[in-house]
Amino acid sequence: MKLEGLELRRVAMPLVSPFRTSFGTQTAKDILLVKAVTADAEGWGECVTLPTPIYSPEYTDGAVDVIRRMITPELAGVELAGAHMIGERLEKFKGHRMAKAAVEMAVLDAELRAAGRSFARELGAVHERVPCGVSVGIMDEIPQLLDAVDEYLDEGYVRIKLKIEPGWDVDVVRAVRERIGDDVQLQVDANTAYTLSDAQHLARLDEFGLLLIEQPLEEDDVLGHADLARQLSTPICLDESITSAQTTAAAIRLGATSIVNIKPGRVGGYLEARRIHDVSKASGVPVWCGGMVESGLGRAANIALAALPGFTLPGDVSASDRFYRTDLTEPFVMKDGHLTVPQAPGLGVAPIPEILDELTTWTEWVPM
Ligand code: SMG
Ligand code: MG
Repeated sequence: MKLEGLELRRVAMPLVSPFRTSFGTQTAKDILLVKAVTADAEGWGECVTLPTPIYSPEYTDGAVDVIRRMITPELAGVELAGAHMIGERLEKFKGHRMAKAAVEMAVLDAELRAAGRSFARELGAVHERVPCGVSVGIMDEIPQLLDAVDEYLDEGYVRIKLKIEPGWDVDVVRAVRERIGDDVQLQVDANTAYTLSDAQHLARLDEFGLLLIEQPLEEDDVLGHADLARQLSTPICLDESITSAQTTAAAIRLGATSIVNIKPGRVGGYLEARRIHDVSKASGVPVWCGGMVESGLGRAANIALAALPGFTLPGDVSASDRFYRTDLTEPFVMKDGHLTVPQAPGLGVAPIPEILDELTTWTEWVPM
């Protein structure tokens, strides 16, 4: 397989409602797409960077730069046996996992489309549908949040995740738990908003029967999470700290995480995501698929990944209309709280040309 070039493209997608986390509020998504062009097929990748480095050190202009000036030249003229060769080839460049992931995803999609094989088949999916969780942002008032949670449950979501931060935590979780009852799966995500000195405060969440608390402390503070884990009965689940199979193995061994959020972009791609699944599964650690407010392209691949056997908890895998009135692809529609795993070659979905054109704000062809 020989790449002819990569088409970079940015699309502007308005969100149906603002999405607020402890690090900021998003009202629209500026998504960087990568189209890999080979003689036999084209494939799509979605980069999960944000415009600024507030979730991770990467950001979208940086991803464009590293793809254009480092990644593309490194892959130019190379006879690739498949997308699985890309990770090693790009190892000399430190970090930039989201950028690398987008390129690998695009090439993998092209490869699989040409071979007539789906992401699900390639990654080792064992389920035909996956349960849907929903991530609910921070709001101004608790009643507004309760209405939103009610609506998501009415739609069929099987698990609720609440974004928390200091000042929006114990009372909020208590109110939601009272409203939804003990049987609905509930978890929280702090996006690094606390420090170890908040341990006693966070222990007040223990009485609400949460599935997990996601990334309470900063990204590098793996030991802090291990210390915190000894002070809470709520299981700790790392998100931002998990960057590779290696960091996953270390975090598990240290007792810093007893559940793992796998986000393919954050870890350098779907192939490393599968390795994290394998490492976790071998250690008896459940995993679930995180989300980065992807369009239908990233969503399709996430659904395939979430169908692997170790994904035993519902992910942030929601229907297209959770975030977008108009998706780039045929929308993913939830049925009985589940989404169907795409089985057609590659991602099994592609951008709808008219919608793609309408939402595109910029393109650049980067030849190999
Ligand atoms: O795609 O459903 C989704 C979003 C899930 O809450 C979500 N993601 O830290 O887990 C996380 C956040 C990061 C969102 S940044 C855009
Ligand atoms: Mg998170």
